[in-house]
This record gives sequence, C-alpha cells and structure tokens, in this order.
Amino acid sequence: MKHSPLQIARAWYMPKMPVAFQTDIELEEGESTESVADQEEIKNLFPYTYGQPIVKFVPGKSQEYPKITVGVILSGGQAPGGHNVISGLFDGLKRLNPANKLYGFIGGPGGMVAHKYTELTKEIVDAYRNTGGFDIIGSDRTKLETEEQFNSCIDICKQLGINAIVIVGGDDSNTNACVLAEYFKQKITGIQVIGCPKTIDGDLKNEVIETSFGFDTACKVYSELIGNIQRDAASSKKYWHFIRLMGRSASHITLECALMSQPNITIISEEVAAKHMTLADVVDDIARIIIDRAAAGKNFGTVLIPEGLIEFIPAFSKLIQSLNNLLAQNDEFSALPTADEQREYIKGSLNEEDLVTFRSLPIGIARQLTRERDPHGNIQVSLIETEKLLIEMVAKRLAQLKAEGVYKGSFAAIPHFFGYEGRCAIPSNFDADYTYSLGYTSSLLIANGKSGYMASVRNLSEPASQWQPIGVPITMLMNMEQRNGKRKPVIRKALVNLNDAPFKYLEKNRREWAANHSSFIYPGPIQYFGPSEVCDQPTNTLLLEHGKEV
Ligand code: FBP
Repeated sequence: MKHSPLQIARAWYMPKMPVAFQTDIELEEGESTESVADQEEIKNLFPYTYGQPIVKFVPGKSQEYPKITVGVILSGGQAPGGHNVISGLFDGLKRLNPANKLYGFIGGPGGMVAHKYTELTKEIVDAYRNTGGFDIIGSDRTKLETEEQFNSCIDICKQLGINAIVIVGGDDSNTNACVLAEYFKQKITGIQVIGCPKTIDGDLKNEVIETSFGFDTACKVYSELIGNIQRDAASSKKYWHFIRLMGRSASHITLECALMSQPNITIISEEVAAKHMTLADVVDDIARIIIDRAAAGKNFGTVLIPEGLIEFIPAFSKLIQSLNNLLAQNDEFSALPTADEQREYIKGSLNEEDLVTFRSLPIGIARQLTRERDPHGNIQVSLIETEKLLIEMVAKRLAQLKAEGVYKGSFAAIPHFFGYEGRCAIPSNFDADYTYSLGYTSSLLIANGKSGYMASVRNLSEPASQWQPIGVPITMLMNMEQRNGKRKPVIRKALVNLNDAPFKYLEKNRREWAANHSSFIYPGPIQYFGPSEVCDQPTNTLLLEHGKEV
C-alpha cells in the first residue's frame, strides 16, 4: 500500500508521555465519591460500582503482573486519536507482561454483542500508530441495555479469556461502560470495564476530565478552513459565509474555532438559551452586524453557527422534546409511506404551541427534525441544515429592512458545514500524546483491578511530561435524564459555561471582531513537526480554562 510522506513520517512519531509512567507505580485511593446529581437514584441503580474513589498513580515498587487479556471497543463518532488509545493500551499491556493479549471488537459495541473480534497484534497496531480514523476495528452506536446483550458480552469474554474491556467513547458510550461494569460485578464475572473520554464535541469534561480527545485536532482542522474562508472573503469582499460546525448539543467547537479564527459573528447556543432568544432574535442580531458592516462598505464576513443551535431555542427545544416522545418506537409513524403523510401525522399529534413552531419552519428543515433518532434517543443534529435556514431568514429580514431604507448593502451568502472533515484527521501532537497516555493509563487501571472507571489525564495545559494520569469512577459523572421518552442514568454533558474564561474572552472581543476584519486570524494547517509553540499547543479553551494567556 502506498503512503504519503507525512504518513510515513508520522508512523515513527513517539508520543510524549508523563514522567509518572517512567517509574514503577502503585495506586493511591482518595475519598469515596458521589454522582453529580440524583445521588439516591444513581446509587440504587449502581449498587456495586457507586461511590468508588478517584485513584492516582504514585511511584511504587516493581511488581510482577499476572497475564491478562483485554478487549477494546471504539464507540460512537470517530475522533482523531482513537488508534493511539489502542497503541498506548497495547504498549502498556505488553510492558506489564509481554504475554498479555489485546483483542479488538469489530464494529463497536454491536460487534461485541455479535462476537465479531480480531486479535490486535504488534504488526496490526504498528500500522495504525498516530493515524486518524477508527478503521483499525470500526465503531457503531449500539446502546448496551438488555440482559441479552450483557450476557452475550459475558459469553464472548469467557470464550476469549478476556479479563477486561476498554470502551473508548463519549458520554453515551461511557454510560454503556458504567452499565456494563455494574452488571459484570453484580454477576460476579470478574470482568473489568474501563472507559476513555472520546468525542470531538468536547462536552465530556468536568472537574476530573479536562477535555475529551479529538476536540483539539477537529477544532484545528475547522479553524484552518475557517481561516482560509476568511482570507477569501477579505480578498473578494463579496460573500457572507455561514459556517455550521459539528458538536451536537454543546457549542465548544464553535467557541474554540472562534477563539482561533476571530470571525465577525459567533453564535453560542448556550447563550441563546440563557437569554431566552427566539430564532427571530438570532436573525436580528446577525442582520444588525451585516447592516453595520455594509454601512462601512463591507458586504462580506463570516458567521459561525453551532450545529445544535435549534435545540437551544426554547420553542424548538420544546418541539423537539415533543417529537422525541411522539416518535420513540412509533411504528405507526415509521410505517407511513410518504413524507407528506408523515408531516400530516405529526401535525395531527402536536399540541397547538408546538404546531405553530413546527409550521414556522421551511418544510425541508421540519422534515429534518423528524428524522430517526440515534440509538441513544438523540436527534441527529448533523442532518439539520441550520446554516441554510439562517441564510434564508436573514435574507428575508434584510430585504424588509432594505424596503424600509435601513439597509443599503448587498447580501450574497454561502453555506458551509464542517464536521466529518475533522473527525478522522491525523491527530495533532496534543491528541496523539494525550490518547496514547489514556490507553496507557487504562492498562494500569486494569492491572490494578479497577472496574467502572474512566482513564483520565490531568494538567493538560502543561507540557506532556507534567501530565497526571488518574482513574475516575464513572458513577461520579452521572445524573438522570429523559431519553427516548424514559428517565435514564447518563453521564452529564458539559455545555459551554457562560461564566468561564473561554466564553468571557469571546464576549469581550466579539464587538471588535464584528466590525473589523483585520482581526481575522488565519491559523493554517496543523503542524506535526517543528517548534513546540507551533506543534504542541493545546486548544485556547484549555489554556483559558487553566488561567493561561492566549
Ligand atoms: P460522539 O459524541 O459519538 O463522539 O459523536 C459526535 C458527533 O461527531 C457529533 O458532533 C455529530 O452530531 C454526530 O457525531 C454525528 O453522528 P454520525 O457520525 O452518526 O453522523
């Protein structure tokens, strides 16, 4: 197979590691923990894994570790660095005991249930070091929730002699990990389960997990593209670019890309919700900036839009909730043969308020809202073309204002959606290093008998040598939420906090960025080799959250 020069060079990259891994270690246990909310309910649902302590790695005596066999699963959407979790896990296991074995389940949690697996040998792992994608074993979004599924997982573990499973995933997948760990303990199987925080969305973070992997690389890829578009806009001076960015619910990606590229307009869903804005308010805000810029002779610019925006506008979030409840396992709806019949069915089932909101949407967008939910009950926001909706509404508003003599400019807009472009990029040095350490940490948690834990690495705004690996009990991150029309235990998603430094930085600077395109930043492509200040910088979000300058 032919490889690019960068692929060849990257294969030899040695991820930087925390010094903590250079010595023999032992675990130090902290106090017992509580879940972030709904403590009694979570405790009752997870009696075997609730309340475990956070664990730290401290220097210890050299030990002999018995042979173990581990199975790894990549779960959910792709995120740069997944392959390095596997290489870190593989190397960690082999360092503990060269006889240790690693299996990969093919095609995500669904592959484990269906007993599809492959042994991950050195040859296979070496071919994927520092590469993007999840193609080494693939992924899916199967939700593990039935006893039949759990027992099928136990069967395959017994068949392969697997002592522990590592689930690499986002909030839903690590909820899977927690549920599985609980079941395995309850059934006294001895099989351990460890999770790893993955998602480009950046919303799997909290006091003990500083960021999810993939966020760094994905934001850098999108910011490069935004920067290129901004230079094009500033050169031709004739287009407004409406750029929707992935990230499902939370606007972390949009915020980070704004900090990196300084666009004219940045919409943050969490702010829209906090200010109880309607869609018309959002449109008015955009139109106001377009009008001001037009008055200064600038009929061009950039608008960043988080893909989850619509869910944060109160009327739409209500509508989506009603649709979620209406469409959950609704065979009658699914059996309707045409889109028109489905639309009529929905119109006939919604209450008056939701119906007004539903009718206010262009038919195409309304249809996108009724598309099938993912197996975890999430609406598939990546399929909702909010950028086109906003262009249409802003154009209408500007036409009205032109008729009133308020607006004298010209408006030509181009829609963009950046999501899949960044999910499988070659991981940045940060993600390559971070994920390798997460895999390595997982091997140590397993060797020390832990289950129902997530691997975490802290102090990430410092050089990798100073990073601090820890183990975080997953029940600590959980609360109860409404999913598929039912109350379920899930890991709490971290939305953008409007009081935190990253948003405050945007808030302080956005007026100037709106008016002045000389504040555009052109981040350029990710650099993999070169000076550390060019190659190893973490995201602005991480730096600001740690009180650093950007
Ligand atoms: P994960 O949370 O599973 O990592 O997925 C994140 C994400 O990339 C979202 O940003 C996006 O909305 C969604 O996946 C798209 O899902 P799909 O890959 O199924 O189209």
